[in-house]
Amino acid sequence: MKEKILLELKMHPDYISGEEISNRLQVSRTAIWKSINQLKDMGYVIDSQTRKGYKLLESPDILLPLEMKKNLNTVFIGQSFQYLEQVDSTNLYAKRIAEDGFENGTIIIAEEQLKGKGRLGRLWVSPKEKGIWMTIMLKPKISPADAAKVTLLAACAVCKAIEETCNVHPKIKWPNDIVLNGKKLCGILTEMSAEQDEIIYLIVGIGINVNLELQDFPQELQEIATSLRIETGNPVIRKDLAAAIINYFESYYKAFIETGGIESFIQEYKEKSAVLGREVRVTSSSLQLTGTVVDISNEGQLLLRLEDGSIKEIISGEVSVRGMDGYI
Ligand code: BT5
Repeated sequence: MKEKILLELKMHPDYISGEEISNRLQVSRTAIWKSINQLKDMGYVIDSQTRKGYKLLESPDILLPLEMKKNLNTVFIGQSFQYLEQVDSTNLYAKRIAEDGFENGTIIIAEEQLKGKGRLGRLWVSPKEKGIWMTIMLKPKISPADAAKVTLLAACAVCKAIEETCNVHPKIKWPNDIVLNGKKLCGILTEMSAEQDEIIYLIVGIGINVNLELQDFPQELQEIATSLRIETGNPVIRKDLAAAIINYFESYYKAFIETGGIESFIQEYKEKSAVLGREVRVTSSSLQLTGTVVDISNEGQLLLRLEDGSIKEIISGEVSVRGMDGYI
């Protein structure tokens, strides 16, 4: 109901009377009054005058679909959209609803996550209204072996959108981190449900630190994590950034599905790579290797030249880049 009333207010830049809203939406004046109060609690500034009715004066930076719609130019990503004020994790939520079927391209977005997920059961810090915590739900007709390419594609889309919206140039630390000035700004967690050669669904969780300040991070992350606000010195309008990410994501994803390959974005990905040409240490559950990254293949793998000169293809793992003080 409150979204319908908000739409009415947005469609009437001047005052609209309670009676008119009531007639248009076929709801009682009391219901309208309750919804107006809920909108005010969410941060909308609405003037109410006995004779004239209601007028929307200011909208907060919240990620309601209605707030983003005017900036979205997608055909299927985000056409179905679920906005949550609070959730355990948008990825967990997506997996729960996926069981009952969903529209390809559905987006789950939350203002706050209580148990945001990183890889391998790690936690992702996601304070209220400070970041973009969202999951894109997909049904790609690709082999499960190609699923990791969607993480690369998402990283590219996030970087492009940040460049466009904030005028800074983040780098991608293969495979799933986005860093700015050497600190982690964004993490991506792609998960899937698959059977042999078929993906049943794929979910891409994207977490971006937008307006967090240093004290919003726990002590142990303050040295290694950052936000757009910290780096640019200015608050960033989250709804504009989120819409730009969704737009870029759809355009890369469409090309990927149509061609089956990553040619449409791999060049861009390499240009934004924080690891290409660098000495790195790669750690996975089964091995630890050091070497120089000589390329990222068309399959999205890291090509690592080891000390003995041989080239090793890395499919997954954690990468630390060698800096002045060892590996970071
Ligand atoms: C990731 O894992 O980087 C994937 C993060 C994905 C988060 C999104 S938010 C929307 C969607 N819903 C979810 O529940 N998750 C996704 P990983 O590479 O494992 O990095 C996790 C590590 O990053 C943690 O162990 C911390 O050291 C650090 N970390 C936690 N929160 C952080 C934050 N907000 N910013 C930067 N680093 C953080």
